[in-house]
Amino acid sequence: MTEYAGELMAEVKAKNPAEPEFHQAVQEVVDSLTLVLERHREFRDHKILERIIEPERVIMFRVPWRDDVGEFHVNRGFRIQMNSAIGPYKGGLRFHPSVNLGILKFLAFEQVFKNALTTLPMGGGKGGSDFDPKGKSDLEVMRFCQAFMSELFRHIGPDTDVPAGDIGVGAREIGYMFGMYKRLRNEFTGVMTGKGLTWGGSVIRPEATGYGAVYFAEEMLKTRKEELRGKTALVSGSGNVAQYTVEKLISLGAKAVTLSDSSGYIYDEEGITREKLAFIMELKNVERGRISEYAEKYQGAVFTPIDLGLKYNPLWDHRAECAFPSATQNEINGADATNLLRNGVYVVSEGANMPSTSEAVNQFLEAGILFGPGKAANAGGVATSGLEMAQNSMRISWTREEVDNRLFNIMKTIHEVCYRTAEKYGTPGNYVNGANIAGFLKVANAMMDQGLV
Ligand code: NDP
Ligand code: 2IT
Repeated sequence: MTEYAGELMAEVKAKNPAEPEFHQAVQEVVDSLTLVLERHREFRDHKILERIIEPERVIMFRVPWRDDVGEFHVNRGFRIQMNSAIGPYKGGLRFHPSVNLGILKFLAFEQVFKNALTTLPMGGGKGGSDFDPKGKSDLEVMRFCQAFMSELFRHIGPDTDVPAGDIGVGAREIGYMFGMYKRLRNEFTGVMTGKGLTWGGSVIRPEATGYGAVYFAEEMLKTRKEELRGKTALVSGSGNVAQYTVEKLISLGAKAVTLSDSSGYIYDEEGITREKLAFIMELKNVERGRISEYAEKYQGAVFTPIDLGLKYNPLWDHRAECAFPSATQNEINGADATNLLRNGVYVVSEGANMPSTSEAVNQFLEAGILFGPGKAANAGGVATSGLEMAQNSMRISWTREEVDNRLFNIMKTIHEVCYRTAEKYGTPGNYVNGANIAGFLKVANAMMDQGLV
């Protein structure tokens, strides 16, 4: 079996060179599947894993646009249609200068398993561009989004592929892209999620990923008869996921003491209150400012600028019980994991996708802490996107209470399935194995049913 895994990984690396994040994501799943592939010979015979690793379709395109002073720019657009065994491709769009094929393939790969865990009928996909929205005017962002959609619209549709937001893509960008799609197709459909509330969006979708990551942490704690109330949490990022993680932590009686952006992080020992969070939301979502301004406004808080010379991130070097990495991939390395464990952190719920390196994950698993991997812990966002799709199909909208209850129950179910699956395959408490195995089995069985396609 290890020979099979070794050969498979060697082929993945040879066929997809210079895609380290993709290799990392695949390696983790392959490691989790050892026992499954031993027990189910048919998956190996039918090359199910080999098929899951190969995207069904990759679309790459040119995105030319013009800025406010009349200069021309060319960015690269992508959509990875990874797997449609259990539903239309579903997953976010990321606009960030670091975006490349390998990063989007890792995200699309993770999305396949995550979406399977949500219990809803969604396949996996991801897309985006190396466009940097930072420092651009609203009109520039609009022109870029329109140019991006003027190609993407050919490849998506409410029953084919339903994009949503991710890093750098929020309500503003979804609006501009949806508007362009509607114009090009002359169709008002639920082709994207994360829409505005007056034009097909679902309540709770903006909150869903952060809320879900906190619900997942609470479920993990329940297995030890504990709760979040009274605990201190380190949160990274200050965008969509981080903001609603902090909001839910506050409402459950926990204290968030950090937030960050790509310039550095703030530490507020007294905790981020509702009032301070409102300031952050205005700062980040409306003024599009920097997190350092928090420390200028609130005297008790300290801002530490990013120091690329450091081999660890000081954000993860504060006393706390919980950590919610909610910025980006590989933001917790081995040294950070050591610091977290030394500082008393024993609950890690990943709001971001693959925020922990494999060294960090191994340390968490060896220490036996409550570690919720992204594909389980942050599935609340895409799950609520699934609920938005359901409401669009029925042409109705549910209340906040209805959607939040469904989100909560989905997160509870995901937790339970991961927990039970880990136990069944001989690694109790290992949510990484639980999530990978449960997600894989659902997709693999659907692929077996549908034949060699
Ligand atoms: P946002 O764009 O709203 O916020 C991203 C935050 O992370 C910003 O504070 C940003 O800082 C910081 N950040 C991003 N990239 C980097 C980087 N390379 N280095 C340092 N800081 C960085 O994105 P989201 O909150 O939506 O997404 C955050 C994470 O959650 C991502 O991993 C995403 O894939 C994941 N996720 C998101 C879901 C959603 O529904 N939105 C669902 C599931 C997972 P700055 O502004 O300075 O760049
Ligand atoms: O990573 C993710 O799950 C997302 N960015 C959300 C995807 C979605 O379709 O809502």
